[in-house]
Amino acid sequence: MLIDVLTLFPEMFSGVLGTSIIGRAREKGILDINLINIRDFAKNKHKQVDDYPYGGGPGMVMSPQPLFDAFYHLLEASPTARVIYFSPQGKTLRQEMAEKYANMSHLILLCGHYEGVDQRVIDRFVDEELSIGDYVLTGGELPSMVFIDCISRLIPGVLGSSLSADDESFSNGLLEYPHYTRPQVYQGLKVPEVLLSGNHKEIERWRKKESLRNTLKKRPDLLEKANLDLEEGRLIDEIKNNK
Ligand code: 4GS
Repeated sequence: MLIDVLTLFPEMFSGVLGTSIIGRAREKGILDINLINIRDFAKNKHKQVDDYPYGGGPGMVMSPQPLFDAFYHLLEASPTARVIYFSPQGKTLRQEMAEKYANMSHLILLCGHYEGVDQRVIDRFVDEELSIGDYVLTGGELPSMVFIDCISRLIPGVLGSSLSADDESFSNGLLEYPHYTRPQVYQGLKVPEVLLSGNHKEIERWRKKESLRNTLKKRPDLLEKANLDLEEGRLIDEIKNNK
């Protein structure tokens, strides 16, 4: 997958996208992330990329010229790339949407800063607006990084095991079960017995039940949407009758 990121602050990305799982995916060549500084496309002599808003008011707006030229440059090479703009006006990113993006071969992410970008850029080039949640940030850079992180782990070969992506919270519409590692007893605190039993069927049942328990307690709204099967329904009853 190729992801072009259009930003005024490419240096914000190096830590997040150069480290750990994403860094390794880029080294392996599974993921190609191309950071493009919008300022490089500014034609005026001070390389200014923003200006005062027409109609007055606070803040600055990112000017059309550098962005139009950046898009002409990128889309000439790949006219079918999908262009995503991050803003609170977009559809909120959810796990079930991530799979769709993980299957796309070329994405262009536009990061607005300040008040945002001139609307003509959005009207002309943006295929889709996405939000990462109902709050206001200073720029689209963090949303871009959140988006890249979220979809990258779904690309085959990015996570160690092809199964690792499946067990996490939300991937089955439920929250995760609790995890434990060595030692068996730490400061008097024990690991649940069943996990040491070697009984894989029992372990699976326990995990499913704890996953349901977590969801019921912390995000009951998710349970309403989840299509529980017969066994899950029974486990919920057990939890409610505190067994
Ligand atoms: C978000 C968000 C955001 C809005 C960018 C104000 C600078 C800022 N983008 N999800 N202008 N939440 N963007 O707050 O995507």
